[in-house]
Amino acid sequence: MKKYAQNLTEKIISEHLVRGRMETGTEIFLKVDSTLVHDMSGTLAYIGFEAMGIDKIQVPAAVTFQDHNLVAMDHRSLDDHRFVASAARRYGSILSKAGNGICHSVYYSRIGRPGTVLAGADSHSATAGALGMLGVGLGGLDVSAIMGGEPMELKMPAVIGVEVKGRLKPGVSAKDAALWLLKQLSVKGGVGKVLEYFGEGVENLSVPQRATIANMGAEMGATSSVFPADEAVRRFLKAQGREEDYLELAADPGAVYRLRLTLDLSRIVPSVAVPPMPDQVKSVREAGPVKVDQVYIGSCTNGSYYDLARAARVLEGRRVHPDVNLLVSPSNRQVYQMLLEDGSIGQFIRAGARIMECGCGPCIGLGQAPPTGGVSVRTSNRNYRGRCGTADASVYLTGPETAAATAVLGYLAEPGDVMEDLTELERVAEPEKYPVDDSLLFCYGQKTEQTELIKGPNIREMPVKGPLDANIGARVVLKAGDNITTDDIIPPGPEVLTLRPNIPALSRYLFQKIDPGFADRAEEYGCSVIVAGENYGQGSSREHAAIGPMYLGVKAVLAKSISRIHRSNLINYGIVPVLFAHPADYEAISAGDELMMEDAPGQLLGGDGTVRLRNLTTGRDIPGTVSFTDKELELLLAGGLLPYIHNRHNGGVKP
Ligand code: MIC
Ligand code: SF4
Repeated sequence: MKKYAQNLTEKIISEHLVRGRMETGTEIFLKVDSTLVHDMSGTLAYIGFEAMGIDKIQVPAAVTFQDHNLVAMDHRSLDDHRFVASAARRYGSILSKAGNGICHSVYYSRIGRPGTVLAGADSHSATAGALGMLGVGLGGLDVSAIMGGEPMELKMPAVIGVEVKGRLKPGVSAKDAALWLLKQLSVKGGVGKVLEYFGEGVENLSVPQRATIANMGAEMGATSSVFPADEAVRRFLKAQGREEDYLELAADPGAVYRLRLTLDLSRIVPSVAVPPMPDQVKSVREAGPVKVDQVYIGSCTNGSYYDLARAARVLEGRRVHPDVNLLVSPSNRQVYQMLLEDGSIGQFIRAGARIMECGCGPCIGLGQAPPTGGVSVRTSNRNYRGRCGTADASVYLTGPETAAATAVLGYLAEPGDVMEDLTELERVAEPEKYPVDDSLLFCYGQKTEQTELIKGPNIREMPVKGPLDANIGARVVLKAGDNITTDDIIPPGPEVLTLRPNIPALSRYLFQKIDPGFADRAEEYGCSVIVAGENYGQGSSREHAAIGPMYLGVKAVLAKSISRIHRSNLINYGIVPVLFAHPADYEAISAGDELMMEDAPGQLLGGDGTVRLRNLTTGRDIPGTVSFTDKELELLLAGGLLPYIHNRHNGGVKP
């Protein structure tokens, strides 16, 4: 029974708690209402699900999206689409067909409900928090286990209360507010935390604007982002023809937050994240008139009707600068339809923009890579080096109005630099009725069909690791710095991303952009360890960043800190994550050093949270810290989730 004033995150968690105590940092297990996988994360998630030998998905609403890799340069992309579609059909998932839109946008518009919990095999699953629900990004195998009926396992997050005040000024967007928060919190300030929004200013943000802010919690490393379910959510669900899904939800009066921040919307100005990190935020004025080659307006962050219609107003009666390519991509086909009906698409075309299909594409380097050394202004969420597909391009992140003004002038500019009267933008209102057409959402949820899984030649057997070695003797194959992203580990772009279901081929590309010799060296060493600084593995949820290194013999990652999703991916693939007890010891290790962790199982099971490694090359001891749940220890001892399941079912997976 509830004894104290709860914040909304605590309320949702307590409603879903199946095991554990709600004490910050301790392990909790939550009942999950829905899952999300897509054509890139879903391939491994369904291979994992198949390995579990379960006939039918056990969560009430599983959704499978074909949205990420729509380029189809050869058979492999559509082989993956066909595979996830066959799995959706066989195991009972809703399928959102290619063309329907980006998973997060379709999910909050058509599927999510206030008060529920989503486990998504995608780092931006917290976008659903715009509806007053808890969306958590996980690795694909964790989502397979949840589809199989397991609860979601999490460390109870600390809840940061973000008090929202005031109203955005004309020409300033929700993206600018998200960038302001990133500047305050940095790319690791949200780790272990949920960002919960409350206060009088929340009502001045529509659901799509809230989705933009919730989405970028991922860039702060946050476990999730949660808005209240209030009148704006009711209006949105009503406009989507599903008012019956509405449930009013807010924090109790007097609810306590671990930390509080004030976001005063009226003080936010047009802003930009300069390369190569989303937290390198400046005002557009401070950043100066950087000359631009390409502008991309779209993605799960800023592809809503509201975003694109406002960008179209900035372009009204104006033309895209001759040196700029302007790409516009609606986040889903409902948005596309509305832009057609209200004349915005005509405005884009008259201005000289190029309209693209509804999907992820350029955001992840799948098409529209900028030219060599080029500058791209994007409304997406990540500007990591190389993510756009061009290693030496510079990506600046802005809101849609700023991006449109930039496209007109050819250099980084504010909307006020091209429009005399910014209040004209206020003509774009949240629609009272969205055109609802779910004909590309196929509901295989209720009934499974005895169809075969259709695997193309690119979908290979999953490599499975053996049990944890008694002694881990391994050479340092890479000494990396801070904030290494999973885009650094698995480079984006069609060449590599289409290899994701083929681990032997994919592993050749690991760290290719930052250390082209990695794969050869890892093979030569046989057993190796990666040493890294802070926030290792931040960014996308792709578990290939763990399975690839596992395949090449990486046994442990020794870092100052490791991001939440990547840490659990490492464990799922039997790689031991260890943190430096003294961050200064990082300096005393060099690439190529030989490290030894004697009696690894004994040390991990020792239970005091410490482990000892020895640098055999320098003769120096390196104390490390570990903190594993009982389940995580079992996984590590078994060699990862698949061998663990195999051991449990004895025959589920063939190692
Ligand atoms: C991304 O934005 O990096 C992706 C592609 O959506 C990933 C998912 C994946 O790599 O499978 C994410 O954010 O988790
Ligand atoms: Fe797609 Fe980009 Fe959003 Fe990832 S961040 S889901 S690639 S649009």
